[in-house]
This record gives sequence, C-alpha cells and structure tokens, in this order.
Amino acid sequence: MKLVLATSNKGKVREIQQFYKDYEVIPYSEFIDEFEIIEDGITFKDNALIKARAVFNAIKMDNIIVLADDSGISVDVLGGEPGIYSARYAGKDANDKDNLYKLVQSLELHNVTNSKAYYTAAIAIVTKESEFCVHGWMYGTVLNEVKGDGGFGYDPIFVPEGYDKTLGELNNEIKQKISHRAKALSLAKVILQTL
Ligand code: ITT
Repeated sequence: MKLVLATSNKGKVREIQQFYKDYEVIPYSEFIDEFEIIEDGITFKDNALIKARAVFNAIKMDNIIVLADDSGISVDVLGGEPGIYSARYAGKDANDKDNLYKLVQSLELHNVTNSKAYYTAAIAIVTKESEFCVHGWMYGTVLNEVKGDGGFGYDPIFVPEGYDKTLGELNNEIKQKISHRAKALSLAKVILQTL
C-alpha cells in the first residue's frame, strides 16, 4: 500500500517509515513541491486534517491515501503550553533547537527544574471517499537540562514515565514502542487495513 505523508518534518518521516515497514511511505515532496499549509485549527485533530486535506487536494490523484501528523508537547507548569503551538514556540520561523531552548528558559522563568508534561499526536487519514483521525499520548517529565541527541524536537529534555533518561539518550527502539506517535500509528493501522 502507498501512503503519502503530508509533512515536511524529517523526524516524523523517519519514525513513520520505521513504524510502517509493510507500507511504501512517501513524503509528499516526492510528488509536488512543498508548500505552506496554514494550520489555523484550534486542536491537534483540526490541524492534522487540514494538512492531510491540503496535500490530498494538491496532488490531484484519486487513488492515494494521505496521512498527516499534528503533534506537540503540553507542559503542566506552563498551563499546557506550547501544545498545538509547539512548532512555533520560539517564533514563526523557529527551528527545533530554538523551541527546545525556549522551553528550558520558560521552566527557569517559573523557577522549576522540571515539570510533568505529555506529548500528543493526532494522525489524520484522507482518501477520496473518507477521512479519519486518531490520537496517541505519551506522559513524562520535562527537564531544564538538554541531554542526548537522539529523536528530534523536544526529545532531549523529555523523560518518559518509567524511565530515568531523556528520549535524546534512550534507544530509538524504546521511543518507537511507547511514543504518542507509535500509539496513534497503531490505531491508524487498523483503519488502513480496511481501506
Ligand atoms: P509538519 O506540520 O510539516 O508535519 P511540524 O514540525 O511543523 O511539521 P507540527 O506542526 O505537528 O509539525 O509541530 C510539532 C511540534 O512538536 C514540533 O516542534 C516538534 O518538534 C514537536 N514534536 C512533535 N512530536 C515530537 C516528538 O516525537 N519528539 C519531539 N518533538 C516532537
């Protein structure tokens, strides 16, 4: 089965390709030039569907299945921020490093060295006939210290529940078993098998 990914995030592409070894998972940039998609929804689900629909409509092929991921981290001491704004936490053109250090700085401004936090992933599937969306979560703690260089995004400051190392330090196989994305992708697999 051919799955077109509506994402420009290389970390997501890598994890989704590793998770769906039985499928041909192709980033949409292999069909058309990447374009800006305005993510103006107010939930992860809204934004995942916005991205999947935008890419489905832009590719103009009826027989494809498009999958999009909208995800982010919610930090208790920050009242759930950055949440759906995780990719833009340090500003419109911020990269992963800028966002990571901005989050460390926010913890310090709150005079804490750590906080409970969780990741959310919404995975949307869009075909000519149908639309679906499923979610997954991973709970843990964020630290004001950057450790390891595995994973991507906020992983070097996130310690999953039940572990004493960050996702930057832990083996990628562990993340692939316990992550928000892995949980949502296994639900999405059940849907894909019906298409
Ligand atoms: P696309 O919209 O093109 O998919 P994006 O990076 O802009 O790429 P999002 O809008 O979904 O994607 O933003 C997700 C943000 O949350 C981004 O800053 C990621 O670094 C972070 N994030 C999501 N999942 C993560 C994970 O598994 N590990 C670390 N950071 C993650």
